[in-house]
Amino acid sequence: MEALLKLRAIFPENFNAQFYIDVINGLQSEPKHLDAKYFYDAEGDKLFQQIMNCEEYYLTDCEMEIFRQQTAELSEVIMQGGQPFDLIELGAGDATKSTHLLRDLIKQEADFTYLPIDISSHVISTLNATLPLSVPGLKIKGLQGEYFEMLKKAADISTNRKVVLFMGANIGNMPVADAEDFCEELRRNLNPGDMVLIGFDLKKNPETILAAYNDSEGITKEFNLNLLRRINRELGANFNVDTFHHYAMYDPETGSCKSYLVSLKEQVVTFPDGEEIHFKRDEYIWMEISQKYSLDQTKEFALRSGFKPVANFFDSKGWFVDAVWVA
Ligand code: AVJ
Repeated sequence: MEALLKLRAIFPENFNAQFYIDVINGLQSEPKHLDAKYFYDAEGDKLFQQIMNCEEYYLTDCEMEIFRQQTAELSEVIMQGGQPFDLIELGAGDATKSTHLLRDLIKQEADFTYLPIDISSHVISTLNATLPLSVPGLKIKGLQGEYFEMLKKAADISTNRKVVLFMGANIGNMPVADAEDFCEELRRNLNPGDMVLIGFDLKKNPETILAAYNDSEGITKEFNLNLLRRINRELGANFNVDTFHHYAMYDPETGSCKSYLVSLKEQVVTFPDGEEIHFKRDEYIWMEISQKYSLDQTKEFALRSGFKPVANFFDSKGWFVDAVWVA
């Protein structure tokens, strides 16, 4: 508490207390851990754009192909007999992929409102302003906030059938048990007949997966190091990023792809409130998980969380699936 007051005095403009608490707790854990959701500050957003454009990172291309080439089939599954519905997107970002679907739904004269949900108010205001121009005829109401809070809000706004999009393999950022809990909570927030579309990155050649998280240009490395830089920028720590090595690994048995930053020497990182974090030589910070699934596992997931799997959309390589489940 005292530390928070001190830090707030040092960083009056943009001090994010939750960020500080999560970082300190994570770095005091054994093993050390940082939450991947903090990758995405303005710098991190830019680096993630570069990752999506980089040769080895196949995920975005795969899902883009699905939304480009199977748009009509997606629309058909989603429309379900022509009743009005709400199309909710969790973590909408710039909505590039979903724009294909939105245009097609309007062409099919579907009666729907698009409700993108994002934690970033910048994302929501941009979508509210630009999407009606790039997708003429679109009814849009962006909701800024946490996923489940905003889902509840969406249920208050209208009783229409809900179709929830959770794309980009974002579910992969949760360990399997957490992802299962997430699906269960999603199910509890929906009514029978509501629908979800979830993007899963599938197990494939381990080299292909590892390369996507260990690209030759080192963008993923910078993406990871940027979180240490962000901690320096926003919390006044003194990480020397040159003394950390980026280590990515993929375990084909469990499907877990994990990223670590390994301290190359014994060192102490300090925060302006006097908090000290000790690193032994070769001690690591676990930065991120990007879980890969088998198709059977995604189906089990659906059933265990109370959904009925109704359709799977694959890219032409069969590397990625957008699974459609009904509550
Ligand atoms: C945005 C969570 C889907 O795990 O593939 C990309 C983030 N991390 N490269 C992923 C990420 C490193 C990405 N997700």
